[in-house]
Amino acid sequence: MRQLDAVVVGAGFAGLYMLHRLRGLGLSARVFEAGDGIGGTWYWNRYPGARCDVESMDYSYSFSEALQQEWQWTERYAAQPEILKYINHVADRFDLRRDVQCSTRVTSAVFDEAAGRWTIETDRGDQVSARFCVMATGCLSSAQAPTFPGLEGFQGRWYHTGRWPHEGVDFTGQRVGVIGTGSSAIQSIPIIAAQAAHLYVFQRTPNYSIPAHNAPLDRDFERRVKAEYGEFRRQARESRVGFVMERNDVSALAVPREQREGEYEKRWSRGGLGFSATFADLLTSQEANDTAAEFFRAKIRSLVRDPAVADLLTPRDYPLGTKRLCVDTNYYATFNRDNVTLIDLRKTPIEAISPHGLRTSEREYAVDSLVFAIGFDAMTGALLGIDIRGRAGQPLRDKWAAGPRTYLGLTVAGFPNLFMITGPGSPSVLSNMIVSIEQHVDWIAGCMTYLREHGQATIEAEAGAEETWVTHVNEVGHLTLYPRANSWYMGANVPGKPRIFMPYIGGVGTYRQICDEVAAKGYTGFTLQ
Ligand code: N01
Repeated sequence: MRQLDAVVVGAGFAGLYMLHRLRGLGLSARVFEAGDGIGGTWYWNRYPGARCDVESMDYSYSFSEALQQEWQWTERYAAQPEILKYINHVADRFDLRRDVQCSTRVTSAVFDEAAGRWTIETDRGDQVSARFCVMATGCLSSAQAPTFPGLEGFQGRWYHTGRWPHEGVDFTGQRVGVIGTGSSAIQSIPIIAAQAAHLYVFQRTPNYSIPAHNAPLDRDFERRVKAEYGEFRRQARESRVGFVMERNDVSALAVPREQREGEYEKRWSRGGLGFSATFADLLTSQEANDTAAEFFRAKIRSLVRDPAVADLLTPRDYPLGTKRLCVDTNYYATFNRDNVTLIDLRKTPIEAISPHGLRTSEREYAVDSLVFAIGFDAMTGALLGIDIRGRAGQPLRDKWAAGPRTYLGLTVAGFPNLFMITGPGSPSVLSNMIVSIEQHVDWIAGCMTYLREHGQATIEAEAGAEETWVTHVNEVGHLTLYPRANSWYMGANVPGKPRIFMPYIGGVGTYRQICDEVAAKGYTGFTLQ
């Protein structure tokens, strides 16, 4: 069996940077990637309009000053093809490809207690032994398969936004149905509507979406950032969400109505995710949140001509921001088009896919193509898709049967030398992913160095430390309004999945301090052997 220092699962932003750091430590490593190419999220999600909702100058690696100086983004928010080009550029620039094996899905990772090593197997028949196993499998990589009855008999074409064909899809002249109204749908609907003969949007829950106001990247802004990129990155690392957004310490309820509306209006015109930081308590006080939600509702009414459609597009049963805020270009205005129809699945649920369309409890809609924008088995799906077994053969699937349990979102008790990058229990999806990825990879690399310098073979989270961390993650989560929504953060979008608020909401800066302190004190909460 091939012997390696480390196996990394996944060649997205996380896996590639991990490989770069492992090389720097002089460790032998192999990256296995299920896709036919590198890029992770940005390899798979090629649906029309796919674009990052964190600004380009923030959503990029910071580990190389030369890289961040030489790369030029074209837009305020980069589109999927540009981000994929960037990742490929990074892979070439740092000569990463020779240790990446694509088109290879890791099927199992089993800890051999006697040897103190992991045995990793793939669907291509690889079997390797590694001291460290690093899961860089992504938080939103396990696409939810559509399970609607009758789909197998559908005579048209169907697509999942998270598994989009590489050659693209031209919907010109077609009748198209989009199922779902999350971020992926909200980005693709305006573009599909402009192509299709008719677009039917099947909505279960309306979302809060804010305009992106995307534009070519302001070159003056770029120059200013690049002149002091180090400081810009430092602030991002210490921030709450991994990029600097204007914060306001004041409660929404502490200011007069006109002033409050003025603040919301200012944020709305600026666009993007900063809206939820308009006031200090939007995500902790229902009453404060109601004022922001009310502002949104008025916006939707002003943007959508038909009051009944506007009403249907208006979220009511969960606080703003507790499902991921969406960022759009022309989403609401798209519903003013004559060729777009919105269908309320709460009133008329989908009964089946028929050979030529989709049948709700009310009627049949004839379509040529169906687009499932139904999301992911988030945060745990990709990890539990692999048969991971720790000490005494314990399956991770068993250990996490009632929800994920981790120490720092990085490690699991009973699974020595196994690391997760942006795992559940870390800020991950509540942050700029690149900042969180770099922090985790650097921490893991630091940990491996420590083990080497101290002559230790393995590191393993202690059960007590894990328990304390899980409790802390839960407690902090429940100080906010997040648990009130049926969101994928809560596992609510996957039937049967335990309802746990999975990410850590204590803030990226605070979380980094906690991780650094654990390391500085000789890895408190871990057993080293
Ligand atoms: O998935 P989602 P997504 N029948 O889970 C509906 C990131 N992202 O791919 O809300 C009918 O958000 C479901 O309805 P409901 C971002 O973090 C970022 O859009 O469960 N409908 C919902 O409307 C984002 O949050 C970017 O009632 C069904 C939709 O499908 C995350 O990825 C862009 C259904 C799924 O929405 C996931 O986004 C894209 C069913 N059986 C994604 N099952 C940017 O950076 C599900 N739905 C901008």
